[in-house]
Amino acid sequence: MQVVKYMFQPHGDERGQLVALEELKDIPFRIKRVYYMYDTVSNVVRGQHAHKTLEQILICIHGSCKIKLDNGKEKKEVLLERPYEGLYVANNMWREMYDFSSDAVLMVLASEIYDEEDYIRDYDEFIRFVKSVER
Ligand code: T46
Repeated sequence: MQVVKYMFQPHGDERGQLVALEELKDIPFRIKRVYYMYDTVSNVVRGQHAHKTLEQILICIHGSCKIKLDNGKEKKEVLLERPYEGLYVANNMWREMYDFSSDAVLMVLASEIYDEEDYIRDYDEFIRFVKSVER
């Protein structure tokens, strides 16, 4: 399984850094939604689900956290700790977010609006779903 990380271009000058993200240019899909999580309690694991169609880019714009990606066959762990790097999370991918630093702000750019019907929250169902779309 290939982990796809985007390195965004910071526009730095003597005042500091600025990162600009445009859909279909820096981000490989049209951005329909942005959300972010902060004040994450230590030792919690977020996520623990997959999406049938949703694609996302995860950016830890402050602090750090780890992401586990699982495509049903392979698992990979990714550390996000730079505000100019984005992790692409495809559909049909189980994801878990954990080891949040106390100052972590995890921002997510999403290809679709919020739809609870798109979630697969049961791991066995996820494995069945992945096998069914592979056929
Ligand atoms: C994902 C990972 C990376 C909304 O009302 N609108 C939204 O757009 C979202 C994302 C959430 N919510 C509500 C639904 C729940 O009552 O916010 C609450 C927390 O959501 P959830 O438990 O799904 O959060 P995470 O951190 O487990 O997962 C989220 C996204 O839901 C998910 O799509 O891929 O971040």
